[in-house]
Amino acid sequence: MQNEWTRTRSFHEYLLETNEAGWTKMASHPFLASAADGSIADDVFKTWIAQDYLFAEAAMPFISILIAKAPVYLRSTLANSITALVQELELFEEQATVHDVDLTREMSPTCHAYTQFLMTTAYNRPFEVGFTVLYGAEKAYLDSWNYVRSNQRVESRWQTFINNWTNEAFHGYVDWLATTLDALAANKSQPDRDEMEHHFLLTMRYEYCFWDMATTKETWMV
Ligand code: MP5
Repeated sequence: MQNEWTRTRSFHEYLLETNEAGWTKMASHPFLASAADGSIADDVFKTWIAQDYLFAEAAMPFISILIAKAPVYLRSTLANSITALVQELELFEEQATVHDVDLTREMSPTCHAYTQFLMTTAYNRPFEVGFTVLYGAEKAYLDSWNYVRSNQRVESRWQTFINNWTNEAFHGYVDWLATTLDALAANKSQPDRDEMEHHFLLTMRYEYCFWDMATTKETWMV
């Protein structure tokens, strides 16, 4: 890697600054811009709901594998994120009923690839690398939905989702992930940090693809 993290700034700041252009593009994707100004098509938003429901379901085994590899002092907070996911799935189910969304769809190619990436990283790579992916995915949702919230002028019909990732508790969780990531990275070798950095980049790219997948209503072609 050309850029190396130095102890003058925290590791999570280094990741965000190194990838600033891509990160801004991801967290202001046209999906988000149109969700903010209210012009987003219903079927586009509903595609996202159905696919993100499947993503959230897959996040449970991902975090469970992380817990199995985690140092003891991180287990309880990670276990709480499983409880949060159970509540989030209920929120999706309620909203699907309100907005008449079919949640029985198959994973899109992007959702499938992204969740496979979560699983293979958690199973096959060191804990810190999987944790970097978790931080990247949660930070992506915090920044993306905050972008929507700060640009919306009127209440959205999708407000429940906007509020879900912009509330104080979620901010606090992502702050905890960032601080924990910094502490983990500080104890690793440079090659290990390079792997963490590469997985952060991949996570950012998948997050961009996820917004794009909903916007284009991506399907399997055969
Ligand atoms: C999250 C999500 C945030 N729901 N979907 C994608 C594609 N990326 C990140 O995770 P969580 O567990 O819903 O906060």
